[in-house]
Amino acid sequence: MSLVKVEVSEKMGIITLNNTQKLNALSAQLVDDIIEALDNFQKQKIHIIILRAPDGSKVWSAGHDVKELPTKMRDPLSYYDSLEVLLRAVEEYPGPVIAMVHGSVYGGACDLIMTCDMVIADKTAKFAMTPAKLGVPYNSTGILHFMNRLPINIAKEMFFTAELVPAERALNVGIINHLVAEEELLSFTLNLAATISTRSMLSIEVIKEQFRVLSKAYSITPSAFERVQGMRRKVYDSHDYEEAITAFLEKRPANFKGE
Ligand code: YXS
Repeated sequence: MSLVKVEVSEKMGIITLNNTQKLNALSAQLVDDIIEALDNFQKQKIHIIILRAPDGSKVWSAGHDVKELPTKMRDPLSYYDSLEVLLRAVEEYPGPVIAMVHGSVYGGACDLIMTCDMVIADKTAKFAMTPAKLGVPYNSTGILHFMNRLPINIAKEMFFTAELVPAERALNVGIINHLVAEEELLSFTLNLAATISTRSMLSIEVIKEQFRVLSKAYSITPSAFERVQGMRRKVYDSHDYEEAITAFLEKRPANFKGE
């Protein structure tokens, strides 16, 4: 049973995250279903994708499934982690992937919408970047998604506070492209997609790929890479990371010691 609903409307593929009882937490299963939907749409030569949650969702997605995070001694966001595989699938999709957001978005799901090509939201949308709450060192490709879209001070505030950014401020700082009335969210998003669909998808595909390649065009020395990996390992091997995961599961605030 798929955890997503898929439909085609006017040559656009709509993927609805449909595991609401789990607040659309990005479990490996949900991620597999999203990727399968993307693969099927690509085979059908559907060029424009809308990624959404069901009408009226209080939570668009609660982020990475915490219950699937390694408890310690393993990188929680390694290259083949399901969240990372999903983010690359969205970036590499040969056409625009538009996030349509009603409700709150957390952690890895916030990275997901920052990886989508555009974000259309209504006033219920809120965005929180939560690694510092979960004791997670995050990873460089994820941080780059935020650096490419937001002023670095805004990106740092999101990562350091892990607080929800409400829709109005999300529009002002550039997390979302358009803030629209709840009742117009779907029609506005479909109209935007319809406008795009009248353009050359061949041109758009190669322009999107150039944005992807250029936005990642950073060189980093092997020693800098290894130093960062060593620092990240200290975090996911730490008491704080283990404490944060345990505290989440025990529904209590984490007691960080900085070690
Ligand atoms: O008690 P049960 O078993 O029913 O489960 C509860 C929650 O444990 C569960 N749940 C989750 N399970 C796995 N992964 C999650 N991310 C997650 N979030 C929630 O869903 C059941 C209902 O949750 P509850 O009772 O808290 O619902 P609520 O309506 O009171 O509150 C909704 C939220 C979303 C405000 C609250 O659940 C929440 O704050 N969730 C955590 C959001 C979050 O911090 N996500 C980041 C996950 S870690 C991640 O994405 C990256 C690794 S990172 O952190 O690095 O960005």
